[in-house]
Amino acid sequence: MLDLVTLGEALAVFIPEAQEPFERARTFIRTVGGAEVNVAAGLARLGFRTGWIGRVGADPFGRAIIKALRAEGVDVSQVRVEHGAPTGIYFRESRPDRDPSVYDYRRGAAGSRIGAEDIDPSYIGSARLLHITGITLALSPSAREAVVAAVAAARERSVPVAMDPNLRLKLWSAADAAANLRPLLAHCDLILVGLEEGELLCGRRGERAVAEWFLAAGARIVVIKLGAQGALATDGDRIWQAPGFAARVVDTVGAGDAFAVGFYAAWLERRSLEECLRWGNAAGALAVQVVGDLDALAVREEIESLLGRPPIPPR
Ligand code: KDG
Repeated sequence: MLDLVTLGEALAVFIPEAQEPFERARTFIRTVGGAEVNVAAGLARLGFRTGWIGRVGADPFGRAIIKALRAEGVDVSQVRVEHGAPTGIYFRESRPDRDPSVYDYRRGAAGSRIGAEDIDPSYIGSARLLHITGITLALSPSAREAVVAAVAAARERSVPVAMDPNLRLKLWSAADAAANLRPLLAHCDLILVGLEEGELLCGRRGERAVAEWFLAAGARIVVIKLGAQGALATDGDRIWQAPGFAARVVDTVGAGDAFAVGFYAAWLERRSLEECLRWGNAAGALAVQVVGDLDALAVREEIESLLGRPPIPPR
């Protein structure tokens, strides 16, 4: 029995050690990233049983990813080693003030070769929650089929589905993303979307318009992440809100995944939606204070201690 299962691409990540521009950087921190594995590892760190479905190359980076996930306690029994395609890699800056420059080398990589044949419906059925992201949909036609197969398996077995659109404009346009996400929304119990990406996806401005777009397409609960301002959730009738926590930001990458970790942790513990938002906000605030993707995810004691402190008063 798993608490959460997810699928997607894991990447080897390289970050300039001295937080300097790529042209000058000579030494890099090598770590592991990928939105879906970040969530699986983050929840495992909090004591939940998680599993990741994906493919890595038959190379040192693929081995390092499997080793790192295993060390975090993520079940990797459904991971395939792909001969003939490398593990994807990406280089990124670490920026406190804005989204960092990213150079990825992932097109055609092993992760994008995942397909419907990688999805064992009984494995999906053994979980309490399926987490999917728009990144996997953008990787390749076969990756899209894998997501569709996973969602179908979840629906057949009454496993709730949660989606983070995770719009990546390096992979596709907002219009393509919206067109591909939309048919899946009717199967989603939870959507976790950043306000800015939500506005790009639906072509409208403001929390209300973004929520309405997702709800009209059939999503049951829409959670909108407002960065330092916290987050809100709505089912179309009610609205739940929670303010954010003060944070000394050093690296914004992975904040959304951390929010998902905190939110899901509380949700799996059957806490109220307001508590889920608070847990998401706390985990997000902790992640931006540490450099790294997967490495930046907090442990339970840190989250609980931040939850005991007052949030930022609403503006
Ligand atoms: O959410 C963090 C991810 O963006 C990062 O780990 C890499 O999956 C990744 C992506 O495609 O950007």
